[in-house]
Amino acid sequence: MLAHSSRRVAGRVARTLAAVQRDFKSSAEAGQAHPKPVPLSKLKDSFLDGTSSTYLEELEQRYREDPASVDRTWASFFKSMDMGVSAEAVAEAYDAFERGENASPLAAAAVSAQSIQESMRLLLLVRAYQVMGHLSAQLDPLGLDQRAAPAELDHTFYGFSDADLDREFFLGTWNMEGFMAEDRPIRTLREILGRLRETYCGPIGYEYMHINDRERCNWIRARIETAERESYSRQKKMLILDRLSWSELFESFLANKYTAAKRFGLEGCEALIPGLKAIIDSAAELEARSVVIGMPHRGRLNILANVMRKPMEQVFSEFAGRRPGEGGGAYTGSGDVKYHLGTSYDRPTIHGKRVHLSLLANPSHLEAVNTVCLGKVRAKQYYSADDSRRANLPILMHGDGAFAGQGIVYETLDMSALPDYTVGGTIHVVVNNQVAFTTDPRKSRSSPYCTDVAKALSAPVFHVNADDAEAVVRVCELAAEWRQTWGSDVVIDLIGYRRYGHNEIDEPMFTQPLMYSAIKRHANPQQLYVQRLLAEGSVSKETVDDIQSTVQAKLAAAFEGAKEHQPKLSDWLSSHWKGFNSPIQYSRIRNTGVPIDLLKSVGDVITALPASFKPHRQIAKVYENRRAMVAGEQGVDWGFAEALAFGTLLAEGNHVRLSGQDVERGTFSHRHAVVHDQATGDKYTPLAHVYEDQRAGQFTVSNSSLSEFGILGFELGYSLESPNALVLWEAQFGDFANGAQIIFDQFMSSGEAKWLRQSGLTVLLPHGYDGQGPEHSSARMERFLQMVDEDPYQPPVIDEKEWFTGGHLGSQTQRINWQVVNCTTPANYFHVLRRQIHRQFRKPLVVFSPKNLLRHPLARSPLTEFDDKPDDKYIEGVRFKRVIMDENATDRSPNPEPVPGVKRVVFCSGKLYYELATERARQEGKADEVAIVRIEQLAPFPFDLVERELRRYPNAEVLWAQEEPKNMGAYLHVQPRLQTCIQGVGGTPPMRIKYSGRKTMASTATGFGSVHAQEQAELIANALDTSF
Ligand SMILES: Cc1ncc(C[n+]2csc(CCOP(=O)(O)OP(=O)(O)O)c2C)c(N)n1
Ligand SMILES: [Mg+2]
Repeated sequence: MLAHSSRRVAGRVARTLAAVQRDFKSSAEAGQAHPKPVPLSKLKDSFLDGTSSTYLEELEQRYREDPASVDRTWASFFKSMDMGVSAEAVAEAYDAFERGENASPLAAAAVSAQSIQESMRLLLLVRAYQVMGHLSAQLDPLGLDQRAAPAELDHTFYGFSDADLDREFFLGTWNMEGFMAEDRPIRTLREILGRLRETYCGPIGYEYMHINDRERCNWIRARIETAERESYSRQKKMLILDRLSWSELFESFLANKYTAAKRFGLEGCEALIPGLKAIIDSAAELEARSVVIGMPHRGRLNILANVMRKPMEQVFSEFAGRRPGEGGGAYTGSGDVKYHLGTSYDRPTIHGKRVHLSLLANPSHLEAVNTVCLGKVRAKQYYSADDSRRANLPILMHGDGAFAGQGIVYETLDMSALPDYTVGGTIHVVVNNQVAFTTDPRKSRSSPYCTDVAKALSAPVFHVNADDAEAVVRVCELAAEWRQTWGSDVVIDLIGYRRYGHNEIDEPMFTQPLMYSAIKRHANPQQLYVQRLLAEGSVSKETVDDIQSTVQAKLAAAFEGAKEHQPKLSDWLSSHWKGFNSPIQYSRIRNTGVPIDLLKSVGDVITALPASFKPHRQIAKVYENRRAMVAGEQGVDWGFAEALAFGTLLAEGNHVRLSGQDVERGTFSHRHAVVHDQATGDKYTPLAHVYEDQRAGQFTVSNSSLSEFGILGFELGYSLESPNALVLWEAQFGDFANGAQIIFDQFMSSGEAKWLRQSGLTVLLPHGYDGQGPEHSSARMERFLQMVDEDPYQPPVIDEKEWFTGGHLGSQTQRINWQVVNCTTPANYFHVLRRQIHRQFRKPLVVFSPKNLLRHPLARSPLTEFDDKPDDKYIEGVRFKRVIMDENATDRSPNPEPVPGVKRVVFCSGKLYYELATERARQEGKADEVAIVRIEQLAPFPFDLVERELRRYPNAEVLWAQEEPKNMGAYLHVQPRLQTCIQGVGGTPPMRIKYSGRKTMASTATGFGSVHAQEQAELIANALDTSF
């Protein structure tokens, strides 16, 4: 080329380029803090300054030998000339650049043979593939999903004709990776289209152009828009084949052996198994040490056996319906169906790393396990000081119907980047069999893909044809690398089909005849992969047969082994839980009072604000009052009692985490756990500084997203990880807690019985009738009580011999499914929180928390009720009071001095007590005839203490007073228990316990303030009126 161009032109071009490249280089590298070393091929300035045409000739020679060996600008220069551009034209272009008429010499040289118009249209074409190539991708293994290819993907749309296919084009622009990177070789339109189609319209559909971050998009482009198609080694292909074979043969083995059993098989999406293993292997290479998996029914047994390595014997034995622990006298709970159970396993990876895998148990409720899984991962990150969040990662699996349909999916995604909830990214895998039970996608979502919700959160979505095992592995590896690099969510949409019905007993032809006719004709993914490998010549028929027979033999051996298999009681306490007791191992009751010195020193530090800090005037006052409480000058109020409970638990080395809507301040402005500097906006959290070097996050208080279901699930998951944490969730008003009903029903109240996992999760549900209408009065106490698994007619037996080792009423709490309290004093609230930690087992706690007691002058406790000095010989120490006696009673002995004059004993709970007591005080002599006893702990029911009170008032009738309607509140819970207690002290229980409260209602409360006031006055008057 240079042979027929003049040296003059070459010299000019060289000079021009030199100048340009200096400028270009400096602008490209501007802002880079650390200049990178420049490879030899890029060292050009010195020669260019020298205008050495000899050198230019040498350069050309080098280019001819290897185009990559010269700087890319030179490469395109030579290429331009090769394309028939005359040296003069190139020189002209550079002159124009020098005069400032062209934006770039590079572009000038490269595009001079094609119009700028063409170049721009070509860029649009590439962009179209990036944005919508997935619409033309081959994603449906059955080929039933016929989508019209968008016109934008056709070169003719941009004015190119087939005649242009073999013309060469230069594509390139700054700050781009992949096809549009400026150092890409010049290619023909045919080649460009070929790579675009291969990349974007093959078995993988990439959706990432919705991500508003150039770097992240470039990251993906750099990995998928490779100059040449990438391929796996033979060894890797064998690994994929082996894993796929296990997946396929496991299902067909079960199908043959247990023809009538439900297993929710994976057939049609078997590539999930090699895919999941690829995620785990790749993540382990990138620092992951623990993976927590949350998943639904589909393919669960396959994952348990092939990924979690649950012994196949055990899997088969569970199919035979055998119960673990039979005859062993151990706690077995209610158990659960086999496809809900969890497990964990330390898995060696193919690269020699070890990863701890946990699969969470879950209920049938689809997607409900999502945030539980994330909460557990977040807790693992806290306990293992995994600040980068790369060591612990969650994988959530979903069905196509559930992912699109269940709102919790959005709640989960919405939490993904919140500072106190992020887990550094979740890998989502949708096992998309294109049907949900009997419902077609057309009827189950309004969006083209079931994964579209994830695009709202800028997560990349990789759709992949489940028949192409290599493509599945490829996206799984990419997803793992994404998560470990960017710390954010990524979604894999594994598109397959479901070979059988929803479960194996269902007939799918009833509802999906065409789909199932196609499925019957369709080879399974393992057969397809074998065909492909054989055709490529990368595997021999013998090897394939070998793999098949080895797997078959192992499955058959396990099946035989299962007949002898003795199911063991699963190891129900995980690592952090050593030393904790099962519900049938007696535990001691411990005191929860705190030595006064510790109490005061904690009180001092948590009421101190930094000297320079400028809190709001009213907050300064709150803290001043708290200091007076520490000094004993004022009774401790609710908010400070809670702070003292948290502070003392922290001082003892526990972790405290409180989350919920607006909890930092507190919905009712009573907590002020985070104080805001009014001048700088800085925040200060006194409880984060209880002692020197307190670990960041040891006290976490965090306003949550506006979600109940998602956040409660998260905290539940968090509480499962370690017992040494008080984990609390507070509802804005208890009324809103039913948004999280699935977590209450399926996890919190029944999780221990089903899955043998304990949780000490504490929920605070503001409750109380103060005229705020039907949605701000009731936390629906009746529902929480109805789910208590205590027999109202069977009071626990006290084993006096075993008193000090737990043979007392403490074991009543161990055996119950959850505790329900409605405290009336700050001190009692303090003790019930501390009791959650100071015991040898964990039990969920539901606290009906007050609103107007937060500032009520009578709802104050002296500091002495918090310390560790018992004030009575009948108690071992200072503890939570399950019952609070009438204010005039002092005798705590089991058989107190009778008070014969009392004609009625009013049992009540919660803030109504203060209204009753105030009214009673107003009525002269009333206290002599009416006693008021508070039941602070509604479940487990304090049978023993209620009986004591009945013995104290031998001539009194029993009345239950509540402010809730009769069909709500605690009435129907306490009625049979009070009857049992009356019988227990030798009385004759009435048919109905007398009741003073609101009448039955559909709505929880009246919306009219005046009606509320009248109802309240009436129920108080009736409770105290012995003629009522
Ligand atoms: C919250 C909830 N609602 C309804 C059901 C009943 N149900 C069980 S499986 C299923 C269909 C699930 O479809 P998809 O998510 O596509 O999963 P697939 O079974 O196809 O793998 C339904 C509706 C459920 N388990 N959970
Ligand atoms: Mg489905």
